[in-house]
Amino acid sequence: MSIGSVIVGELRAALAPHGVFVRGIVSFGEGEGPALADGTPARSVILLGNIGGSIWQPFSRWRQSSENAGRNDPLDDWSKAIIRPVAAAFDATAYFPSDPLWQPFQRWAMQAEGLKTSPLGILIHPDYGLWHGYRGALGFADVIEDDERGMVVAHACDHCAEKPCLTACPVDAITLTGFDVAGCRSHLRTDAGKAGCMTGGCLARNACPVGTGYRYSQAQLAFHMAALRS
Ligand code: B12
Repeated sequence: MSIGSVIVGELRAALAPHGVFVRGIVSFGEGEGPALADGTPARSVILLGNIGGSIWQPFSRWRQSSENAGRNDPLDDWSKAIIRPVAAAFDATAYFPSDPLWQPFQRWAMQAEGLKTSPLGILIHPDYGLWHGYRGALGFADVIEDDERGMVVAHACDHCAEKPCLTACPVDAITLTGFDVAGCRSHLRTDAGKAGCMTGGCLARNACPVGTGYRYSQAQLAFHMAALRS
């Protein structure tokens, strides 16, 4: 068994109670990886994330405690609270998707898993569809071998003739040329937006026929929409 398999196995065990999965490993050439805490470039990054609603119960329990109620960015804070100790235990550097400077999580996921972008800008997975995300990543000074590397080859959107994601948005904020963030946010403040997308989730994301079994719960969808609108 390689050192990489051992690290991945231990990481899986440490993060499983939180609903966080090892999503893939990216290896970099000399000097090409993101900076580690000591300033030297990483040779490998292990991506950590949710699959479907896997994090929702652990996160919700954490959020219910009085010391965590009322936080401005509770999901980011929770991600840091669970991933930082793991990073320290593995002598790794933790990166988080919302921290400036934004690390290229989607580019890493494309390299690690072979995922491609959907018309929404979110990477689509053949099983999980649009219902997955990244909660953090761990940078290592050494190359970590990925013995179980499972690269996605097919791109689900190539086989989707109707592309309902491109017609479901009530204000046409989703087009092949980009995401009209201002148009989306304006709609989310209207009565129709409050009753529709804000309650049941982005209609374009919901319209995707791939991975519907992994769709987030209504509570999680509403949480993410509130974050998108603010
Ligand atoms: C800025 C940002 C946004 C901005 C986008 C502004 C814009 N018009 O580009 C806003 C706030 C609007 C946004 C919205 C959402 N986002 Co966002 N966002 C990011 C963030 C922090 C940085 C993206 C970036 O620019 N990176 C910089 C470059 C250097 O990284 P890169 O990987 O090389 O570049 C890729 C992206 O720029 C991507 N891209 C290009 N255009 C767009 C447009 C959108 C809307 C998105 C999401 C991506 C995207 O393509 C590039 C090549 O791969 C990332 C986290 C991260 N650090 O990557 C999350 C991230 C991309 N977002 C994510 C998600 C899930 C969303 C939302 C669904 C969240 C929500 N609350 O509903 C919505 C999507 C809305 C929709 N269309 O359905 C996920 C995507 C996961 C996945 N499966 O791919 C990420 C990775 C965060 C995470 N924790 O997992 N987002």
